[in-house]
Amino acid sequence: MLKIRVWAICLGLVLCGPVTAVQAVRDRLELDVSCDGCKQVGRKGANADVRRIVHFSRTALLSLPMHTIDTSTLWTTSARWEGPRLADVLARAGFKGRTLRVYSYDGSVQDIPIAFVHRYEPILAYRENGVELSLRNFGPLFLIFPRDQHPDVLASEVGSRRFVYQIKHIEVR
Ligand SMILES: Nc1nc2c(c(=O)[nH]1)N[C@H]1C(S)=C(S)[C@@H](COP(=O)(O)O)O[C@H]1N2
Ligand SMILES: [Mo]
Repeated sequence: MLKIRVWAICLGLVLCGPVTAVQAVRDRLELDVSCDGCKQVGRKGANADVRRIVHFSRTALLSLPMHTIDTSTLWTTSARWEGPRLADVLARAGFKGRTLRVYSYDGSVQDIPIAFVHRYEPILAYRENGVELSLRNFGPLFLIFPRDQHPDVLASEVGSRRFVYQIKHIEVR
């Protein structure tokens, strides 16, 4: 009887474990973009509907134009990364500022000048070689720059710092 129960539990883990894990990661493909003391473009005036946080759902992220960057990173050999341009996400949020403060699920906080984003056009990658990024594999969003195309800047210490992974929230300042 005990044996049967143990087998039933094992079977349950095999059948349900991966599904639950995949579901948890799917539910995390989302992003908050907020604004700290910055201006929201095109929303001036007394009746301006100033939103301080814009939430991007999974559907919203997947419906932005998808871009591809083929590059290695500090952690991986050459791969194809796919996702929306960070600049497009910022434009959609409508916040204007000078610096981004990027918060990750691992508690890391990195500041990136917006001029750097416009210069190197990174994407918020949600896929590597066609596979959606899991939290374990740098997901749900990994800021990818064209490192192989500009190794002088992007493979340096300062550049490497800006490859922020496990992103959950971006604050415009
Ligand atoms: N989410 C997250 N992204 C991150 C970091 C981090 O700690 N957490 N470290 C940054 C820094 S400082 C560098 S140099 C590179 C490599 O960091 P790591 O290998 O120590 O994580 O990733 C960058 N991206
Ligand atoms: Mo670093």
